[in-house]
Amino acid sequence: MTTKLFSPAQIGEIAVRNRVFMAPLTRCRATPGTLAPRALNATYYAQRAGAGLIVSEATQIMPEGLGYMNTPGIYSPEQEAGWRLVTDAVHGAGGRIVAQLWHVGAVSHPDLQPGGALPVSASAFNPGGFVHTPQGRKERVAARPLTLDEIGAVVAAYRHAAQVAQRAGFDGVEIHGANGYLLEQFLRDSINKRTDAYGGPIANRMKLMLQAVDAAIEVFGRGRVGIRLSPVSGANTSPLDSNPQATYGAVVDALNERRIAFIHFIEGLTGGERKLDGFDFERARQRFSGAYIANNKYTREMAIDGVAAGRVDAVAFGVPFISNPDLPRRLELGAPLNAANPATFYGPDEVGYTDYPSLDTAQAA
Ligand code: 8OZ
Repeated sequence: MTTKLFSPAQIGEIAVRNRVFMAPLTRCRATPGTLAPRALNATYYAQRAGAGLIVSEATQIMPEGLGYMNTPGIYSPEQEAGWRLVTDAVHGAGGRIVAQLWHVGAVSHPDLQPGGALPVSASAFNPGGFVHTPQGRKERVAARPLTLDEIGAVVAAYRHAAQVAQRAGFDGVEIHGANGYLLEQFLRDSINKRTDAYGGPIANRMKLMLQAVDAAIEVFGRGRVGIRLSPVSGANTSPLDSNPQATYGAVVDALNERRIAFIHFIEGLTGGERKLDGFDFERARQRFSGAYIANNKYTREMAIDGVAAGRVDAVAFGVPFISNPDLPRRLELGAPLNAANPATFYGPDEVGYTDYPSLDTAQAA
């Protein structure tokens, strides 16, 4: 009997070879200055092409979307050429890859912004905490609310980024709607205090997120567009919505109407506890007709059982994919996993990036 986790699936229009997916992982190793992916990044992704689907690390749609040093962009010709190295390498190894489109909003700092300007958000929100900038470790500041014209420019930037992703050879895009970044800063009533068409009722607060999705659909078609959501995660010190069930439930219904390919749910706290209170993930699975990709602290057994029982269509693994380039094969064989070294998660070079052994290289060594 074949285990369903390791069997092919159709995610919208994307045919994948198994249901062990690679979660988006920020690694801060783009080319300094141009923020273009390079040969090193292509090697890293190609090593992991055994995933059914790779979701790229978050990649900013415009310069204002940057919140961390040396994360890649997806708006310039150099970045497009760099991503082409990545998609060719992944496709050459038989894999599939979508680009995760990102705007950090307030989770930034003037030192990382064009002209040293304030970061932007739905409202004058300060996420707090510290950020590493070229000028050292700095305290975050309050963001500036986007004007209506600027919101239009952000939507245009999502559309443009999707076009760049398509020209660069991606199989589709995942809109980053999670972890307290711009789209969630608009969605959550704890952050969005606007009184215009983008604030107040849920329909207004989810408008920017849906416009980003619609822009991606215009470029790729609904069958190649997905979104990542984190209904109950306080990542990036984002205060939770006062009613995640109502707010994210409305988002799921709106996404279902659009017939997009997948929703990628962070079940519980990002990279932390699977504390699911506040949002009914099983109900979301039932209300959404596209693929349900689950993420967060899944073990091999949980993934096998979840897919076999039909609770989820695929499971995305994050940290285990950092240290195990051949994770799907290891899971299928029940082989031991390499431990990951958090000291090298965020750069700067090949150490802790492309030097984790696969089973073959470990045996050859
Ligand atoms: C870790 C470090 C920096 C960014 C996210 C894109 O949380 C991120 C991220 C994660 O979604």
